[in-house]
Amino acid sequence: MIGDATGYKYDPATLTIKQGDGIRWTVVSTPPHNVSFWPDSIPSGAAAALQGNMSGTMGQLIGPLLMNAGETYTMSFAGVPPGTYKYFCTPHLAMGMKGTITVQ
Ligand SMILES: [Cu+2]
Repeated sequence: MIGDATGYKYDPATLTIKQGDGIRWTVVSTPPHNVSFWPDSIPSGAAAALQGNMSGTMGQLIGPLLMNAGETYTMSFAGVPPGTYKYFCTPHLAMGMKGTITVQ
């Protein structure tokens, strides 16, 4: 999770993982950042399991705001169907801070 002269982004923005893997995001610069999934951009039937794997949510599929550099957010992709999961940073969506996770 980066915000610098090149913009706001997840690096890498695209990840391919296996069902059951976990991902840990780390704030590098210019927080707050978070991880939020669009309910209509995840595989059908995935929402409940995905939500259950997210800690500290502020709402449906909306991860907590990470306020400090070095803070991390970890979530499991256990029990979610394979497919494409598009996500974004709530504070920086307008700046194009988006990512894609493919679960195999
Ligand atoms: Cu952000």
